Amino acid sequence: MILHTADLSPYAAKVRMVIYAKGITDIEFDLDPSFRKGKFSEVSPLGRIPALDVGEGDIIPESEVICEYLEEVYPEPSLLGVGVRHRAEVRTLSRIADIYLLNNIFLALPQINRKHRIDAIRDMLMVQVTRGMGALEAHIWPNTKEDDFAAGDTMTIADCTLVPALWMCQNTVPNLDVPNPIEGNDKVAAYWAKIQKNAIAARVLDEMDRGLKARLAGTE
Ligand SMILES: N[C@@H](CCC(=O)N[C@@H](CS)C(=O)NCC(=O)O)C(=O)O
Repeated sequence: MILHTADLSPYAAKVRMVIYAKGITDIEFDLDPSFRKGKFSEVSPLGRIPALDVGEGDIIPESEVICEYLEEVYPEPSLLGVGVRHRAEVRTLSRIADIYLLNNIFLALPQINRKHRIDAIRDMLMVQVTRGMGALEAHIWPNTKEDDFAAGDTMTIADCTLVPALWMCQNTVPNLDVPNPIEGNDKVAAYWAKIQKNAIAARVLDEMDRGLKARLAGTE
């Protein structure tokens, strides 16, 4: 299998974190930057990364779908949670990160350019990010131990979505001249401080830092 990916993409980072957490070693990474040139739709009709080639150009798009596919193909260790209620909570956390944080941040990114910024668009999207962060603060589990994760004491798909999403909150949102939305959300802030020390999370965060450096240097 081949994963079409890029260091900086938070959606691709989520899939890589699942791969690392599961210890999967037989997926090759393709870092071809053609998705940024609008040519990736020749590989995947959605034209977006991540995309998983499961053989001879048979493509699975969408990070959430790829993660569920990997969960079924490589069931151990499970990243879904234990029992139906816990699994629902894990999926809720993952969807908050994906839909209410990442999607709105992505739509706001063109507003980073102050010269072309439309404040009303930036503000509308940031209201949604703030609402999403408030919901995350309510749903994320309390963090009282060193080894706590977003939904208990083992890593789940919630962590794999949240880690890249919170990196985006910290590293891109302030460029819109609004505060980092993590600030003031104490449970999320405590989680974020702790999870960055986890080796699997740190690996993905290093890749995202490397991707940002390359983007800023124009060497991608
Ligand atoms: N909902 C998709 C979002 C994927 C996405 O937007 N990827 C970005 C990179 S982070 C992309 O490929 N953008 C290229 C484009 O929009 O043409 C997922 O979860 O995989």
